[in-house]
Amino acid sequence: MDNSSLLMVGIGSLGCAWAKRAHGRCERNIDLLLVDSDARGLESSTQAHVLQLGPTLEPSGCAGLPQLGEQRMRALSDFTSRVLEPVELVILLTALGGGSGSGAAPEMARQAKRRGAMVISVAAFPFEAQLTRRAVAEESIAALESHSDVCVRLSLDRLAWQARERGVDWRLGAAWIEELVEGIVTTISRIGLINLDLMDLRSIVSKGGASTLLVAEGDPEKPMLIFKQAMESPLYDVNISGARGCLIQVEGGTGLTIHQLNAVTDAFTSGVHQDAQVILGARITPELEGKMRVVAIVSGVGIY
Ligand SMILES: Nc1nc2c(ncn2[C@@H]2O[C@H](COP(=O)(O)OP(=O)(O)OP(=O)(O)O)[C@@H](O)[C@H]2O)c(=O)[nH]1
Ligand SMILES: [Mg+2]
Repeated sequence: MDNSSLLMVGIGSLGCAWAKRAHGRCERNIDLLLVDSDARGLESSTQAHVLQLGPTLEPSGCAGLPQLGEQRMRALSDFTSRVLEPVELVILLTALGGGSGSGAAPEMARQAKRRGAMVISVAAFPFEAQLTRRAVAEESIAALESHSDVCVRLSLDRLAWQARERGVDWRLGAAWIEELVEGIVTTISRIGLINLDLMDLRSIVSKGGASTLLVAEGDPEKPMLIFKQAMESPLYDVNISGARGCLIQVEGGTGLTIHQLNAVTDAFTSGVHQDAQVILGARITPELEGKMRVVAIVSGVGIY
């Protein structure tokens, strides 16, 4: 698959920070676009398209005003049209509650969909204590979801908790966001033992209802533990028992066996509806010796 047909977009201060880190893990497979109204968001050590939201760059960004972010994004549609020209899939990263991400992300997703791209959004919700920001986020997520094929909701509280466990900075995504994105990008951009491509992804996400991503890595001999870890990620609480579609990509070292593959896919599919359509892919990655990584896209989930 051509590099330029996949585009990762970071929007707003945290969204840009996460996109830059995630891009560092898979830059050969995906292009990067940074969108922000603050100079720090747009500085990048790797090659990136950059898009300045608004006439000047200010540390205060869009000052917590989503209407401003949206309006500024709308005004840039000529530029985004050019960048989006070859793009088939957009992976959009943002944290909601401020002005840039909450305003510009739904508008960016809308523009991408209008140009025929698929959109996977990963959007973080403000901390539970940030009530005003959460109200802004609620409004934004509804718009973002309506313009996304898959919209993964993250919880900043859970992300921060995971970051503490790992001794890393939550502002940089707790190392978890880059794993999530690397998983989905490698899943989509490389051909595995069983061929998976965008058409499979489309058939899964077109099943309707909310969709989400599950990602986990672990010991191939402990498939239930891998599943449990996937369900305990910094995602919002999701209920997959009614899910009608599930695309599972398993990666393992050269010792990966059919038995291990079956065991881990059984663990994941036992959680979804019995009539769900399941598409399975598997790939050998020498760096994963003794480990197994699972990325699942599940459609028709309940969010509570
Ligand atoms: N507690 C805390 N939360 C933060 C901090 N930075 C970001 N957040 C959270 O992350 C969300 C998004 O923040 P940003 O990415 O900085 O927002 P933005 O999209 O750049 O928006 P503007 O800067 O207003 O244009 C906020 O709503 C907060 O919930 C921080 O330093 N402390
Ligand atoms: Mg900002």
